Amino acid sequence: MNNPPQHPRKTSLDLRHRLVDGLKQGFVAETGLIAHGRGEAYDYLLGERTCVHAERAEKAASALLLSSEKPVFSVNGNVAALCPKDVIRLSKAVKALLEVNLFYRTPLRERLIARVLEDSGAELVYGLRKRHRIPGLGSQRANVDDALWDSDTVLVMLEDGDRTGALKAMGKKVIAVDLNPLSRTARTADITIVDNVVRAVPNMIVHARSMKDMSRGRLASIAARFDNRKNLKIMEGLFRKSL
Ligand code: PTJ
Repeated sequence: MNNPPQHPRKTSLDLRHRLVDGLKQGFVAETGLIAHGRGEAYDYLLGERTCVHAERAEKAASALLLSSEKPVFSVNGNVAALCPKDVIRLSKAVKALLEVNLFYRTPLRERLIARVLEDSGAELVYGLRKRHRIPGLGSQRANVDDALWDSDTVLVMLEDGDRTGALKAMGKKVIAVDLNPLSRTARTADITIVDNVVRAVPNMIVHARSMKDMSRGRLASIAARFDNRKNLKIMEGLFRKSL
């Protein structure tokens, strides 16, 4: 669906329609639209812009991904609808693997999302064979393929609930993209990017490209200097101020 170019909320409307198209094609979960609405409300309060604190988290996250041995991106229906090409570009910039991992898991949705990623330039997509189970996690998200299982750092975008804690209990580093600074995911991750995924991922590509020649040690120290708790407090303050 084409929204009029002069409409003041065109970008926002276009994003909604990407999700509706994904729903019609069968790969976005129905509740994915509700999750997006919640994200929109937070984004509105942020002025639909990347603030300097989110930018700082994006830089630290890119440094962590570049310094990791086996980074992986966990991709769900909303992310596949919103920014598949940028996700692939970022995965190439930081040499990360891609795995489809769904809360509302069906084999058909998994295949459709893998196809969206392949059509967007992915060479290899994991997640169609679930060979392992994350301990201590009840949801379908516990079933994972080799990429997530073997990874040392996981990028989760628009995640629900408690998987971040379970991944950390396995010794992995977790980077979250979540517009809600109060969510369990945001509070448990090592680095939380409170920004819309459609801006966060392109920003991370720019950071990753600019840091690609740095040593692993330097990248690791940029990531380690990032204080997630402090950053989340600041983000929370921004929301309060905006209200
Ligand atoms: O595709 P599936 O089956 O894995 O299902 C995906 C959804 C998103 C439905 C599932 O993970 C879910 O229910 O998520 P939640 O619990 O609603 O959490 C989504 C979080 O992402 C919320 O905190 C939202 O504020 C946030 N969010 C929504 N849209 C965006 C966002 N964060 C960043 N960018 C967005 N565009």
